Amino acid sequence: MAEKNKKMKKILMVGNPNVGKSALFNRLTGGEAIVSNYPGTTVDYTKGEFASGGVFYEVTDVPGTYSLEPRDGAEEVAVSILEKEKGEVVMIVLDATRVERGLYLALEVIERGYPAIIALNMIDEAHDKEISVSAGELQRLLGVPVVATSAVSGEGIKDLAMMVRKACVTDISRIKAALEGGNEDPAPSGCGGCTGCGGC
Ligand SMILES: Nc1nc2c(ncn2[C@@H]2O[C@H](COP(=O)(O)OP(=O)(O)OP(=O)(O)O)[C@@H](O)[C@H]2O)c(=O)[nH]1
Ligand SMILES: [Mg+2]
Repeated sequence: MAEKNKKMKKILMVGNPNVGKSALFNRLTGGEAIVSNYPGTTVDYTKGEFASGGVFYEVTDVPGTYSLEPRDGAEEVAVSILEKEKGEVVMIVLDATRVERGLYLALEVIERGYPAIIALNMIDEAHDKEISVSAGELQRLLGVPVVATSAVSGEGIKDLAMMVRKACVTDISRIKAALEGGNEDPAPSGCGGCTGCGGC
């Protein structure tokens, strides 16, 4: 764990169940973690720390959820953690073999104005299955940094840790226009200086 009293930036790691959040969390933090029971529930969540580029981060492995409209106890905890930590950086974890499934949650998080970064995890499996998925294209479309990762091989983990500082807020209406086939590139607002999202 990092030294006590060190000023740490918070990261909330969210995503659908089974996309590799905990595996990524372990890669980022080295596995050192504190497991807590969320008050008033039987749901556990985990916190850990890591440092990158001279910045210390506290990362929370938020229980998996399909949306921000909770349908069970674990999803309720996920939404409560996000609401409590409004404004903190959200690391959205997507499964690269089924990106469309996670996009709904990603757009909800972006729409609520969290500075966001996306880990396009399970990229190894996407390659094995010859699924064509492009971190660059997703980044262009969504206007937040997107880093391809494999929590199994370790691919992209260092880049992900370095790119957290570039997490940014984007304008959902521009993303919607782009998704609907318009040519408008998303223009991030309140951006943290992302070099890859075409407008920071
Ligand atoms: N091939 C591959 N497998 C992965 C990767 N990341 C995680 N996995 C595997 O995917 C499964 C789910 O990983 P978890 O880290 O438990 O997923 P999670 O998102 O934390 O799941 P919940 O906590 O249930 O929401 C495990 O069997 C992992 O070993 C990856 O990048 N590549
Ligand atoms: Mg997990």
